[in-house]
Amino acid sequence: MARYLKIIFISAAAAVFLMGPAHAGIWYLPFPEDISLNGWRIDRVIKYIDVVITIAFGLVLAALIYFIFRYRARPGHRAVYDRGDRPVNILATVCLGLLVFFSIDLVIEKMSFHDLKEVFWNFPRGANVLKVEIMPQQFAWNFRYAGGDGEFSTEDDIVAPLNQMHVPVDTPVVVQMAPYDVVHAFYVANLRIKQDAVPGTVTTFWFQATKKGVYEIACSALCGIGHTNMRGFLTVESREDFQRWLAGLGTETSSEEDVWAAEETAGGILTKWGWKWQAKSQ
Ligand SMILES: [Cu+2]
Repeated sequence: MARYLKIIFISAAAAVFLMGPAHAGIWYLPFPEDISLNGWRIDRVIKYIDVVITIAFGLVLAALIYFIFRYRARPGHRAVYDRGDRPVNILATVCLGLLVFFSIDLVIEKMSFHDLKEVFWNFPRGANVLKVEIMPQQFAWNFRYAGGDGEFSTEDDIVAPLNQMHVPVDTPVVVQMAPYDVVHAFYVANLRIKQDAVPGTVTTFWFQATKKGVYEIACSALCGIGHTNMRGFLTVESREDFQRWLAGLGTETSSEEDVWAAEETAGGILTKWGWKWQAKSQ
């Protein structure tokens, strides 16, 4: 009996030792700083998955190591052929499958669907909301603000310098995004936002930044040879600073290296690309 206890103890210790590196999310690598109102919801799902999978993986590992010791080749020990199809085996398999389904899949689904319906698909409304249109292209980010009339695709739209997005802090920002060419994805790790931009589709999402600073915007869909250069910057600033920045835009003149030579541009940036704001998030 004492020998079995020893084997069980060694198995458990080995499993714990091996589990650490396999789940770096919990033990070693901190998440990027969360500067958004609802980022914790994303983190909660990721952490739940990490914990449950670490436990499940540890149990499987411990069982594996235990059986390797328990049934190892040794004098006087004969191997037995077992098809593993007795009712008890089938029952154990089904029970394990259900355990995984109920403890992982169902819980994640419940958390995610609640967050989607109550928060991420529940677009904020009102005068306080800032609307932005984003048009990713190979290989840059175009940002567009509505201007004085609050309407997009009109003469007074404000087009930001390439790859520069500014938003006021503690303000809901609703974004509509459609790509110029191929599939891209707007990814700001600090906001916990990763949203595909699909040709022919205007995608709507929203966020609220809670901390001032400059954060990186990356493209997280492999979109061509310059994908890794597709880097933008999100500046979160006070409402006054934001208004000042916005007021100072739209005065640039066309540059020599105009990438949009055939199109209407200001400072090398395509200007005639906006669309009427789509109704679903007005
Ligand atoms: Cu891209």
